[in-house]
Amino acid sequence: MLAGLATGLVGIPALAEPVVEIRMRSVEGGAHVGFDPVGLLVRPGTTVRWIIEADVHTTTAYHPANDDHALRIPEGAEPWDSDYLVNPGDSFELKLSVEGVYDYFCAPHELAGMVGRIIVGRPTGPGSRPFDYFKKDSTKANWKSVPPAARTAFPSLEEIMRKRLIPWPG
Ligand SMILES: [Cu+2]
Repeated sequence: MLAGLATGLVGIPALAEPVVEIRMRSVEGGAHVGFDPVGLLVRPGTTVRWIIEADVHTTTAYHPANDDHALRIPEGAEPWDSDYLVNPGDSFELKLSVEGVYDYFCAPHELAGMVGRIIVGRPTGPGSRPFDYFKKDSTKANWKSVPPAARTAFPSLEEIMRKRLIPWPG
């Protein structure tokens, strides 16, 4: 109770499953693509498994190591990039240990707004900052902005803390 109040966001306990699955979806012949659920709250140490349902997708961290994308995962966390997953049922797993917000995207569909957000424990770190937080830092001039369709596709931190799991709206 007190810990929840201290963060300013009073959430209900994070999902306790050791492995949580996120489906990579495509409906209406690829007209709509997304990660389902699009928002998740998990405990530190949870393994996340992304699974292809249809189409070709990646799960790729917002991190400068990934084609100069802006840093939107915790400072101490390792960036990831699944590369292309092409066959239904193909999957990519990652254990998330460092607390904070993890924003990620699908490389071929980022411009279409295929992004996801995972909060591990608490809603802190670079992923909790405004999308343009780095703009005044000249050492980060090469970082790419999060495209408009992606910005509007992220569930808010408050909604994820409140609901724990946000289904993809489709
Ligand atoms: Cu995709």
